[in-house]
Amino acid sequence: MENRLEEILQEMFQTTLNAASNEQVYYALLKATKERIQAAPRNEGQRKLYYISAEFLIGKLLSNNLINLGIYDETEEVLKKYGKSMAEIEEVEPEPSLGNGGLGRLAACFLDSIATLGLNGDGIGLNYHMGLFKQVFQNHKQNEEKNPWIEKDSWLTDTGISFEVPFRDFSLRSHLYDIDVTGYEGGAGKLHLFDVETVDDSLVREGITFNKEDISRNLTLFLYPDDSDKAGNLLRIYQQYFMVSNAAQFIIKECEEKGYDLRKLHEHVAIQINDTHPSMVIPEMIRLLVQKRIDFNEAIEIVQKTCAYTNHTILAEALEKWPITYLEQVAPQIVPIIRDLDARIKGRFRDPKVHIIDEQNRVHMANMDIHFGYSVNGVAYLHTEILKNEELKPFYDIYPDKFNNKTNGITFRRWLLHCNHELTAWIEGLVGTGYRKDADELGRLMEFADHAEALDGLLKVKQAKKDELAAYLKETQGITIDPNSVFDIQVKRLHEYKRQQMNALYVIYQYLQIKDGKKPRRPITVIFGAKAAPAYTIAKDIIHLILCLQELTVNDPDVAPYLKVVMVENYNVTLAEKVIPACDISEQISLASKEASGTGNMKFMLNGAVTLGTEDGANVEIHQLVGDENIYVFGKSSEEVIGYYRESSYSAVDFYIEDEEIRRLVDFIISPELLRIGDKYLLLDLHAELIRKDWFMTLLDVKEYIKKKEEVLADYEDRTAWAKKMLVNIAKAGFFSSDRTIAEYNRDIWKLK
Ligand code: 26V
Repeated sequence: MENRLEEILQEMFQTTLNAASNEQVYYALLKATKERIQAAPRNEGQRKLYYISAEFLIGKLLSNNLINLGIYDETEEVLKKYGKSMAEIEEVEPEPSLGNGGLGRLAACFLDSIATLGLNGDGIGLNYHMGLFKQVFQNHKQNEEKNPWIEKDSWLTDTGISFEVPFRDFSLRSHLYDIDVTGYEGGAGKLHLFDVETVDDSLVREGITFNKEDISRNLTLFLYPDDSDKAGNLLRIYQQYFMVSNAAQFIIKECEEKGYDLRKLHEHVAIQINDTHPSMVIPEMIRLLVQKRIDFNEAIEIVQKTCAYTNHTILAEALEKWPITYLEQVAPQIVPIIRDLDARIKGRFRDPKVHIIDEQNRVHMANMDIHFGYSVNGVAYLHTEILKNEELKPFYDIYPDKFNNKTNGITFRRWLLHCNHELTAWIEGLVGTGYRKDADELGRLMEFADHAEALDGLLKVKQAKKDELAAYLKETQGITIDPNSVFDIQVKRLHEYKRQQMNALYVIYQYLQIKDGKKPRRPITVIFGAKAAPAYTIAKDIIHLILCLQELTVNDPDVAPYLKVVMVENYNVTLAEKVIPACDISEQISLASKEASGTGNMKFMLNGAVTLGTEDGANVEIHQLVGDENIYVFGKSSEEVIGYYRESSYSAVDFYIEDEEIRRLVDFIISPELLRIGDKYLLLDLHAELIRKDWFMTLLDVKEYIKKKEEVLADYEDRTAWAKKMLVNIAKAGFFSSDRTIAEYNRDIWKLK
């Protein structure tokens, strides 16, 4: 590595390792690493997976690639020799924000595991120039700014591959960029990101606003452009069709180059449809096969045997339904195909719930996937059960064999080896490195569950990561936190069902306790991190409340020494890598039945945090694995919650009126203390929402939540007992390796060769 770096630095900047700046070293490392990846072995088997996804939240790539290539330590040594720090060089790399949350990060973890297992599979998506958005706080509110990340030298490689994508009124020529994906001591794969040359970054004006109608100049500017109006909806459809038409053309091109018979596409190709954003690949692939002179009926059969669908949410409002008139405006060529597919279904089934086009002429994308794909999977045990027995029951009744569960996982390379070197060393000191390839070997840590020295070492690791986070937040966001306090952390997308507002009510509770003279045993730091969708008003109101609480507590001398509230700005993968290792209490408090899986819960567990959560998503499986002693569970069960919805029997206002304690907490949102700091209308809005609607039943669980959190904080004081809980969580985390998840996808769905 050393020699190659010197050579590149000479070529690029006429400098040496000794004299180079961090920036120059970064670009030299980027080039050297890309060269190494080119040399990694690739699986060129007879059957290939194409994982199509609107999001790939890949995070920074340098350190991860070095780890996967097995040259991290060597590189770090070289840098050290020349007085350079890896941490500082990592800071130079921009983080691509090609994702929104769990679905996008899952796709990135999957690419790592596919390459690690040496499977023949690539990702396909779009090359958004500005990503999602950059979150900035101003006047205790979220503002959105563009987040450009593409530089002259980056992980993107121009492939020269290009396709024509036809829309109704014009066509656009695509341009394909690839990012190489490395697997741990294994193979390599690719992430294919399609773009259009005509996209114009200067179209973005104030914040993230731009002309939504100028498709050739805006198509790949942003992920999830605001869809609160018709132009925004059409733009999303343009993006989706552009993504899948390119994907389908690319897949056909690869098959033709290998000399495969397109009539046997399903023998050579598996397409995984990640949520419904890529669903139009079904009619598009049928269209292209027909163009290749394959009979229409046969094309449908081929595509049906090629496509598999993953559902990532049961929230009805997140299941896409596009008006057929919109599809006609964007890509009329696929509309007759969708109508034909719908007619076939209507001919077979009378239940309107399983029809593709509904009475209002909207196309239910998931319904098309289920009928015209060969597999449907949920992402955690409970989620799949709810799909089968509730949300998608009419489909399960028709196709019981299509349904299967694939509990999510995370890559341990990023979420342990890369982000927590101290914990990695502690684990390897006890059980060696075998777990890197076989995560279940973490289970051997159980032998040390009562080993005083090991437990003491674990507490020291946690303390070191808390110190590190405190220093990082001070330096990057000017926030001071006390590393000796308990770190109670909730980081995830902002959504009412995830119930950040319930955690905020806990903060209010604790604030009032302290004001009453009841101080906690140890100071508490409640950390939040979350972006709200720009048009999601209540989510933004919740951020506003949290930021107001942050200010209230920091300025109150009675409270500040005991309670600190911190909302980190622009929570992203890079911040997650710092925040998660430092966590004591992992908040996973969604309303039972609503969180499909969660993957943050797994990252926290792996890093020795203890979960405070509801029986929801993969929390259920975490609970089963660690046992009652090592997790704190509260709240109504998913059956009870589903019952409330079915009977429309939940009434927030009753809780508010009948329970004085609840009323005190909720009313504090519009107290003089908070109104002095915040925006009256936003706070009033949130207050009214909680009392009048509270669709995600915060008030139903809040009291039990507060009680449970008090129990957690009391238990935290027995440091040895707590360290044992941490150890058990780490030991049982092996199941949540994405290597296991991907092995299951391959065994049951893809069957790659
Ligand atoms: C939601 C939104 C809301 C903001 C605007 C744009 C937008 C686009 C798509 C969606 C659907 C989100 C689906 C999703 O991210 N599901 C998450 O998937 C994770 C991986 O399976 C899972 O762990 C989470 O529980 C689930 O919420």
